[in-house]
Amino acid sequence: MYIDPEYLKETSEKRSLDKTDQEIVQKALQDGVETVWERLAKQQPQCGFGQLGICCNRCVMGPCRIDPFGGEPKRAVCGATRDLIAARNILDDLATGAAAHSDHGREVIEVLLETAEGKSRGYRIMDVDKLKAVAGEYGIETQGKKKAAIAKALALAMLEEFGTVKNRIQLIQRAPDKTREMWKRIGITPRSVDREIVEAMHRVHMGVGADYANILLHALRTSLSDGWGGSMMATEGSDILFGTPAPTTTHANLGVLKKDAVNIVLHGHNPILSEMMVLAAEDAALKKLAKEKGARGINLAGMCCTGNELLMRHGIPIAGNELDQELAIATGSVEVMVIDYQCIFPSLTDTAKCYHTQVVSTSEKSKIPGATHLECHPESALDTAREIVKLAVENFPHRDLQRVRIPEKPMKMMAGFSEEAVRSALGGSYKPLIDAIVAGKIRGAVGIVGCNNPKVQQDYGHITLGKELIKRDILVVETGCAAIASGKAGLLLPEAAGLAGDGLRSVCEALKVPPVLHMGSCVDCSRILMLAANIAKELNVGIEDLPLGGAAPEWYSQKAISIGAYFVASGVFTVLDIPPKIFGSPEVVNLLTAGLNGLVNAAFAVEPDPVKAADLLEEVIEKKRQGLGI
Ligand code: MSK
Repeated sequence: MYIDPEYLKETSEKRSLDKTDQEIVQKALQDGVETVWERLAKQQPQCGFGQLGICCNRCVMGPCRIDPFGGEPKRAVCGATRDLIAARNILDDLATGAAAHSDHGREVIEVLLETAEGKSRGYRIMDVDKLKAVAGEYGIETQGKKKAAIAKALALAMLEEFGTVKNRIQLIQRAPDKTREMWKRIGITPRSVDREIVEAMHRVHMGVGADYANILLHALRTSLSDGWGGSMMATEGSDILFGTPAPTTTHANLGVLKKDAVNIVLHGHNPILSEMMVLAAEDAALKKLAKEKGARGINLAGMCCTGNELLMRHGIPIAGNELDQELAIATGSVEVMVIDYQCIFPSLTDTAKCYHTQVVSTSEKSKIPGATHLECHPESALDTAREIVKLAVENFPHRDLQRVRIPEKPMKMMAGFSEEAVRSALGGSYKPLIDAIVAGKIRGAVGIVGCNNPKVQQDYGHITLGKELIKRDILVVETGCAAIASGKAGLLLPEAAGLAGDGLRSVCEALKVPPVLHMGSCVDCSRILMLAANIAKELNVGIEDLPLGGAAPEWYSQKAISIGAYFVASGVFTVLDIPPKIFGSPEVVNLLTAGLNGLVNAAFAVEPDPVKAADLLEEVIEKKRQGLGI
């Protein structure tokens, strides 16, 4: 369809920072494909009560809303105030995010158990050292035992973490003593993963307390059960099964799709099936079939966090982050998009209908009308993966070459910085990093995490904040869609050290690492916690004492609320660029942005301008440095 070139240019530049994304935004517009941006426009104006967090739809005495200007109604039908409604809403969202991460973690550990019992096919224990080390933390004897026996004992111990009656998740022992003491003092030590989430659901029921502060404290405890529980088990279980990531070089952006190959995009979060897809794509018979169908090969590309898992461990190129899922299809070159769960637009099958793309759903939890459902089970996952690859190969001849446009230049990038890889890049100990921080060459570190959100130009928040921080000699560590944004923008290359301040640049050049380190998927924010914990332990302080910060510049998801909350509860000041739905309650805002400082020596800030967000982070980092006397 003809569209004024000026309009195309302007619109695509408003939507995304990345040139390759802009190119395909234009193509999607020309093809008449509805995307997330059109849907956002159709929702305007969005509900003000909802944005302020002061509407309640929990029971059928409602729905209720509170007058944000202090007039009537001041209370819901049940009597709830704006503070209670806002606190319950945010706890509900946070618990949803913690549940998503933790349920993912549980599935990984279940596969570890089935692998140990010889019931899965295609899976192997790849990191035996980590298996033994983590088993040791659980008090499991490893001497003289076979790896399958250790893995079985560990998987059972980890599954117990979800409903343990010990009243303490084992992995919180990884936090420094001082930080754990702080949690104990204010009563937020996480007791078990499921317990905190179930209790959160209980607490948001009508008539279960009216004290907003008490509700928000439980939100912190629930988030800790995610960061130091469900997410950490997802990371450790995946490392044990698939290998702990080490630095690797690959490519990012929609240009990783290939004109002459069968393109399969792997989208979602859980690596269980996608790991088998990596094996299946190497199958000689399927490669031969691809040739017979006219393709030069089979090309796997990642999307969102399933993509991050694959690029961290296998260097599989990544096509993009959250707002790229529709754009990848709009290139007209994707034979199959495989989805597991989380961050997958429910309308993706409608997008796919505009081209020849088939969407294949693989989780019993995440079915989408219009998708082909091929369910992944560990005992047959390899066969399922082969079936999906075959489907994609057979779909290749249906590609309409007239409607294909793939951006030309994929960006080179480096990833694979697990906590272990960071330590090893430093020569086996944190001492060089600590020395650089003490000497002021590196002022501190900030974890930039989270998603894209169509309310912000795609990647603008991540990239502007990242560049500002490295310029100020602040090391940046990233996960999730933030890390993919940096990959597309070239910040994950050692050469990007040229954009850093003199101190950080000299450290990066000496170590040959980028100033922005890709640490993995959303659940791998647990790697950031481990990095912080290990540095704090070496200095004999709490995480809350370190010159660290967190940021989620373009967040959208409930999982990001949980991540932000466990950063803050662990003592890390965290800036959100998009306001959470709490601003209808000044009391809730005050507790989360100021009051928490008195409890966990950290709080949230909300700052839409990434340059000003960098100012806030720098200020806190300098204060913490003063506190440490450095
Ligand atoms: S995929 S949670 S959009 S980071 Fe983890 Fe990206 Fe956010 Fe999903």
